[in-house]
Amino acid sequence: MTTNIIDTAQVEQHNASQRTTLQADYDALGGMLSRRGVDIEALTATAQTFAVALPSWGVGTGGTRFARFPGKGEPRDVTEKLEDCAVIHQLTRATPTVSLHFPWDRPSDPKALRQQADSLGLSFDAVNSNTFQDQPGQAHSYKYGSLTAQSQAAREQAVAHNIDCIELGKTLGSKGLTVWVGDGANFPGQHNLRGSLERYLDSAKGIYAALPDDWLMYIEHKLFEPAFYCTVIADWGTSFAAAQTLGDKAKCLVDLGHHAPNTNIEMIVARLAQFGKLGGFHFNDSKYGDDDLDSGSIDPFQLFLVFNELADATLRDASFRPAYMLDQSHNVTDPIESLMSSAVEVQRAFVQAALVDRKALANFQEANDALQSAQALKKAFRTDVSPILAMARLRAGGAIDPVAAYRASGYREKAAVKRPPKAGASGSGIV
Ligand SMILES: [Mn+2]
Repeated sequence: MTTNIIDTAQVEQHNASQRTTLQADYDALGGMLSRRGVDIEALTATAQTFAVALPSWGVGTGGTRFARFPGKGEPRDVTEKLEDCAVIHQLTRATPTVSLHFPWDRPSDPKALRQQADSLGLSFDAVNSNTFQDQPGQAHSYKYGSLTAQSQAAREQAVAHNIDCIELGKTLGSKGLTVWVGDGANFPGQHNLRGSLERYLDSAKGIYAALPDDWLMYIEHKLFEPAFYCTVIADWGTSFAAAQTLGDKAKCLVDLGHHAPNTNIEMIVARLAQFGKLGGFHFNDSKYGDDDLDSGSIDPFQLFLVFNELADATLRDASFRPAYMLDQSHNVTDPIESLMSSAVEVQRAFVQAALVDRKALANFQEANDALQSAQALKKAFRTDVSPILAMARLRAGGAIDPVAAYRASGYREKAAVKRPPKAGASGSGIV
């Protein structure tokens, strides 16, 4: 039986206060959709199939290269991170899984952690390795790289850490390993560009060989930072080549923030899906670079266009199931509120994409009617599906307005009392 962290009576009280308004909005939207030949109940059922994983590192304040301003009652260890994740899922009903990051989240007792997750109605998504910083007592530094380091000892240490993550993940019930390395160079000439990728592939093969048959290895690319001249896995092309070289269990992971400004990310999504290498996403938003802003906060149309490609891919192959994860850094908001809002924004794009009249779009494309093709997408994007999302939550036992219900619960104030800051608390990060 699932333990609810927020008192269910409080959630019911919140829902009771908004139920009449929601029903009226839902009925009005249902009438409008019906005149377009769309059944609102089918869309609500579609909304309920949506799930996105929470990043354990996202429930604490992230910080920037300049400073971190922690909030009150932040989780101090992985068990407290799970509690916060459970609150997010209880109210949104869209985030049933958590993605852990090692060694930040290394549990002293993995079996006990899995039991805690079970009791909270959560399970574990892909685990993430970390070879972009040194840990206390580490034998070989990653200052000059990890999987691609010149030092063979550093490379072997990085491979061993990834294999250790797989072992931990097996105990926790994970089915995937996400590998992101910050390896690269800050000066022209610092790296032999081809040699560093050769070392990456050699190391990655060592990790791949340790993957269980039913696991996937997600290769995450990133244009720049911390390496500012060249990054070894900088783009989807390199990621694709690496995934092809490694084998069927290696897939590409698209972090929306890891591209140059104005990059056509939805086209990258279409390309990777076409060739069977789209593994999953880290959702966030950005204005300038890898800003890790809340999903849909800057360019919701881009998020919609990504889901439009995913809807097309699913029509072509019903078994297509990329992994959805959030990856954001929260600096000026309560991380729980940001993650709840973001999960809803990604779910919104998912439902809007399901609204696209694909037959009409195909006909417009066939007729070279560029204007009406664009309008077919805009028509879906402009439809406010908020009542559908709220109804999906309500029917699943969540909150009509998750942020309002969360604030009314006083969870953060109680956490501030329960969780005074302590030295050496496990970190939050940006990846
Ligand atoms: Mn990421």
